Amino acid sequence: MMNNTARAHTNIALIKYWGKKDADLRLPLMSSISMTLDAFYTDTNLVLDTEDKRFYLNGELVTGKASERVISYVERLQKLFHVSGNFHVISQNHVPTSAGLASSSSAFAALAASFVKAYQLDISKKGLSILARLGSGSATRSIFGGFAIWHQGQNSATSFGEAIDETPEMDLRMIAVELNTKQKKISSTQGMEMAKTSPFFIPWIHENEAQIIDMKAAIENNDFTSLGELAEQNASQMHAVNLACETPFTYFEPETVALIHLVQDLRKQGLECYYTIDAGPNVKILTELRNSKEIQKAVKQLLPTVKIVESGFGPGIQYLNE
Ligand code: 2P0
Repeated sequence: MMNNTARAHTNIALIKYWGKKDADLRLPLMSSISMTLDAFYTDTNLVLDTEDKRFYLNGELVTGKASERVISYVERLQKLFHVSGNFHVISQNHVPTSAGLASSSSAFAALAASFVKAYQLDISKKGLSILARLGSGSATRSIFGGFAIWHQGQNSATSFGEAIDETPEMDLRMIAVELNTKQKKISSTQGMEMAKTSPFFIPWIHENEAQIIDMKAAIENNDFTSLGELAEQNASQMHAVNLACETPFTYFEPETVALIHLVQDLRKQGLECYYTIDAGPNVKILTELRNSKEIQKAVKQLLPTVKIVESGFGPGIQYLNE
């Protein structure tokens, strides 16, 4: 069996992607900036010339919608490159699935990379990020390590990811607080469509350009305070958009709000930290290495049963066994 295994790490958006201008091409209405994480990743091997088309995740055959999305994605790439044939997608996910950490970011980045290897295509990282984008928007950024930006672009060729700094100096840590691992009720794809009905949606898009400029500056200046403040504002704005839709919705659970208060309290006590929250109830706390342990202790005291994973910067796409 050919080993085309690629490893991609997940990323957490500091300036978020929440809204599409083209759903089929996954062209976003805004640019986004993320931190690639070392603690969460997906390994995927695309095996060609099999008897049928299958998707295995963590050793088990996947059926239904999740499998259809993965298989039709590979078929789409095959069409793009004028190749065909059966295949198995064999993935190991080291990410809590659908728990608010975008496992789709590492999943489709790894799959795109494995596809390119399996068919021995000569594709740049920029090209790879465009292919990953067709599977899942956030996957565009997971091709790169450290801090990455996804330029929204105007068409498929101009909507790609790029590294801002793959080896940052900042000792930024992300503390992921996993409240529950239940499948979320509203997918990101659905949530983004619903968000368009919010009166705050257009202001949300208008804010993006300045936030991107400011976040890039915070990264370049190694300025954790500005980075944290901006990330927290941006996430709060995204969730405010959702609450104000025609059919209002929120990803927050009671514990989500409790953690927002905790972060604010810790800050008042001089422990500098900020929150960010994606399309799920889990809270990610941004802090620096020197305060990380104390913050985790405070989280455990408030919510003794939660799972906490701390993460630093992860690398960009890698091929295993090379
Ligand atoms: C992000 N999220 O920038 C934003 C913030 C969640 C909240 O990208 O529809 O799975 O497949 O392109 O990439 C998660 O959504 O969405 C996401 P699709 P994706 O990370």
